[in-house]
This record gives sequence, structure tokens and C-alpha cells, in this order.
Amino acid sequence: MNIKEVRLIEIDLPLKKPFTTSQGTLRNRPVIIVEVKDDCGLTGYGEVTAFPTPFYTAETTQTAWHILTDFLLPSVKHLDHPEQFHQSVSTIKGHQMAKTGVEGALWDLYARQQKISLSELIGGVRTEVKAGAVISLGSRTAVEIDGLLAEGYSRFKLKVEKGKEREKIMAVRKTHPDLPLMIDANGMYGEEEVEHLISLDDLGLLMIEQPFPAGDFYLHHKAQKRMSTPLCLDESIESCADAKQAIALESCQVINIKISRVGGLSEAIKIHDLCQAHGIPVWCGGMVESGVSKAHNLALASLPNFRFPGDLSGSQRYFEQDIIEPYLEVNRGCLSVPTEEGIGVSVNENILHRLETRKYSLSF
Ligand code: OSB
Ligand code: MG
Repeated sequence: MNIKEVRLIEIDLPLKKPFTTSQGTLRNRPVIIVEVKDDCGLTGYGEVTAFPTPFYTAETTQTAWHILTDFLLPSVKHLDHPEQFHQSVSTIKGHQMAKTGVEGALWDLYARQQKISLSELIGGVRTEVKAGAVISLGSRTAVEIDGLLAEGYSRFKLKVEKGKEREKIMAVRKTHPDLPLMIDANGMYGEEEVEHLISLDDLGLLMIEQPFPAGDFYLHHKAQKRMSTPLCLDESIESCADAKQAIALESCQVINIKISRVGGLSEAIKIHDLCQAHGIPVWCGGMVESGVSKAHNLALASLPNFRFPGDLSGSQRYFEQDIIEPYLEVNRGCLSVPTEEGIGVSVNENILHRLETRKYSLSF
């Protein structure tokens, strides 16, 4: 790929309002943008979406910076294809989000070198994908849903608190009885709450995301066996091997694929293919991320087994200002899959530098 330089730019994106789950609150959104440059002057962009605190997975912005600068960046020098990266860093355990930022930049660069879009490169079959929204704890749920419906969003995911799920869902159902609605528990239930979770089976939810902690395939299996509402795994799936176990143990009926949680696009595609072969639908998760990740997500979500609207929203859902051009926007409930080369959007370097909190570069 003739890579001459790799750069990290950490930025701090101001959020329109805090984003809260049962596990923690995000008040602003630091991310690390990865740039890889080749000998012809082309640049590929990736994003590290680790959070400032380890409330979602074990990584943080700070652990990612350490792993990137001390271990990952030198590995990009001799690659011929982005798919080689994951294997080339296999002795560095975990740190999926740090790896994803680098692999994402490599995929974008590679597609630009081939002069095709990332979606085309990976065999995408859709020109647009349906938008879905996440409603954070602490939001005015009804008001927010009305606004999102007016924009055409077609799937609604509520963050919920233990014991208050029914009340919250019923309040929405009162005004919108047929709304495609789901909840995301972010692993907040324990073994002692299996019966409580099963009691939510009559609420007609599209699915329930990650009721039990990551790693507990057994509890998910135990509950799924007794529920008709599909369980969807998020935090539990950090690799294709995890997806294999979840499917074999019948721990879920749906999987949320986040590129950043599984260590990159190559692994995400493997999970997509595995799920497709087993009749398990997938959808694309979100990380309250910048347009760089959103553009990568749209390429992924153009694959055939993405069969539910994902956590795919427009540039201005969480931020006043995005770092990409043009902004990704929801039109009549859909986001277009970019058709320009690579991820199909460019990064506004002026905005990037204005938001920059630290940087690093390595030349070859
Ligand atoms: O569990 O999917 C999650 C955001 C932060 C941490 C965890 C999760 C989320 C989301 C995605 O729900 C929000 C989005 O990007 O739209
Ligand atoms: Mg989730």
C-alpha cells in the first residue's frame, strides 16, 4: 500500500447534550482520528471510538493512545491489503477500538487507491440504509420520538433503568402503539433478574439488546429459551469466535455489529457472513461517533444481511458540527451509502485542528 506516514489527531467534539446509559454518561466526545498517507499523496481516515471512561468496554481514549503509539502504528508499514492488518497485530491482545481506527484508515486508503467506494470494495448491495435512533436516559422521550418520526427514523431504541422499563415503554405505546421499539440494557441485569427480564416478553418489543453482562452466553441462552422477544447481543460480541459461540449456544436471535467493538471491518464482515449463513439477522451499532465512523458504518450496513435499521443517524444528531464534508444526513428516513472513492466523504482539516487536543505522527 506504500504507506509513508501515519498520524493520530485526538479531538474533543462538543455534544449537544449528555448521552446516558445505565452504565455511564458521556458529556463530551473525545475520539482519535487516524490518517494514513501513501506515496501518491492519498489519505485514508479511520476513527478510534473508545470512550473517556471504561463504562462500555474495557478500553478508554487513554489506553487506545498508549496501544496505538507504543504497539500498533509501526505495523502498517509493509501491508499490501487492509485485511492483513488484524493478523499482523494478533500478538497484541484485545484493544479492538485502537485496532479499528488503524484498520479503518487502511480500508479507506485502499479503496481510494483502487478508485472505488468502500461499499463497492466489500461487496455492498444497498444504495441507502434506514436510519434508527437511540434515546438516551434523561431525554424527554415523547418529544424526541415525535421529532425523529418527522425526520423519518424507523426504529427507536430506548435506554432504560432497571424496574422502570414497563412504565417507560407503556408511556410510548400510549401515543405510538405500533412504533418499532426496542430497549438496550447495556448488561445491567444479573442472574437474579432473569425472571424480571422474561416478564418483559409481553411488551411487543422488536428486540432486547444486551440484557446480561458481556461474556455471559449462558444467562442469555437461559432467558432466550423462555422468551419470544429476540435477544440481541452487543457487548458480548468482540470477535467472530464470540459470534460462533452465541449462535451455537442459542444465546440470541440478532447481533448488533459495531466495527469498533470487534476490532475492525475485516472481523465485522466475517461476523456478517457467519450470521448470514446461520439465518441470524444483524444491524449496525453506533458509538456516538464522528462522520468518519458513520461513513465506515454506512459501507458496512450496505451488506445484504443488515436487515434492521441500525443506530445510524445523521451528522447533527449528537453534534452541532461534524468533521466531515458533506454531512451525512437522513432524508425521508434513509441515509445514502456514499458512492465516492473510499469512505466517500472528506475530512475538514481546519475543523480537525480547531478541535485538536493532541497529535502524534510516524513516518516511514
Ligand atoms: O450500547 O449501543 C450501545 C452509545 C454509547 C455506548 C453504548 C451504546 C451506545 C449506543 C449508540 O446506543 C448510540 C449511537 O451512536 O447512536
Ligand atoms: Mg448496546
